[in-house]
Amino acid sequence: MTIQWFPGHMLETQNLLKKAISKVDAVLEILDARLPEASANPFVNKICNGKFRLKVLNKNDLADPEQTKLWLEYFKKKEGTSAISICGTQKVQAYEALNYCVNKIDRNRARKIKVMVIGIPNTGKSTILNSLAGKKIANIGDVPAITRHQQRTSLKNNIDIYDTPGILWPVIEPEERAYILAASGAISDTAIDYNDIGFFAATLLIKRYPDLLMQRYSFLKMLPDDELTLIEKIGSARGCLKKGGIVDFQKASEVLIRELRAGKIGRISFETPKDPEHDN
Ligand SMILES: Nc1nc2c(ncn2[C@@H]2O[C@H](COP(=O)(O)OP(=O)(O)OP(=O)(O)O)[C@@H](O)[C@H]2O)c(=O)[nH]1
Ligand SMILES: [Mg+2]
Repeated sequence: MTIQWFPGHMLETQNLLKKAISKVDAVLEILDARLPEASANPFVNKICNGKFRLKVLNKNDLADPEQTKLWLEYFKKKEGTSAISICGTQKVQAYEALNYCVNKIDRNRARKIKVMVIGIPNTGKSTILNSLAGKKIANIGDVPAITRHQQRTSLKNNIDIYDTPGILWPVIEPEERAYILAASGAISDTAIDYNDIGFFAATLLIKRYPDLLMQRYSFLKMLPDDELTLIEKIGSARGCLKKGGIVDFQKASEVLIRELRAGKIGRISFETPKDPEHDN
């Protein structure tokens, strides 16, 4: 299944970023710590050429800490790449990311420093802005595409920060990347089929996080052999039933995805770094 979700405001934002990027001193690229590669928009690579950019693996409180550690090591080995992991709801951690960036800029104190926050939808860009400002400046929400326009905010220390709308790209390929993005909550519900995403997530959980799965769904007497059985058991236990008592797989998948996104199953990462030796 090809997932396509590229509403008009994303194209507008893409065009705006192309022009605005030359006027900023540095970029905070907000990634999702659970999917640091899938959540990196290739367009950001194109426009940030020569500009200092910090990869911020946000939502680290939801990600598998072992995997986050591996990702940070992975990025450290990549030339010209700086990365940090944070929980963006925490002011201190949001400032760690901003200060990292600011310290890399040749600073003339009389001039304002401009830092732009970029990323795909729902990675926590506006949350980080609010944490930095110490108050609610931008609307946030647990669905993608909350921010629709660029917003400039002046912080202390002569720093201006630009929050921008999350952007994806017209056709998301390969399929696995689209599924990872959808499972994380970066793609609108209107563009995905919960059955597909639920089955994808169930496969991943059985393979990589069997213990967390068994703890969360204590009605499972043993680890299900396959994703179909897992979804079916969740559906029966949670009352996701159609007429005649048949399990409603769509509803059961929604339950699984909702709980996965909210961190109720535990700290889960969707991606493991590849061996950089084999990277191209
Ligand atoms: N657990 C956790 N949740 C977070 C964190 N940062 C943001 N969130 C939540 O993630 C959701 C999305 O946050 P936003 O700040 O609206 O994300 P955004 O990147 O601005 O999204 P768009 O404007 O749609 O591009 C909200 O429900 C936030 O509360 C974090 O570090 N940890
Ligand atoms: Mg936002």
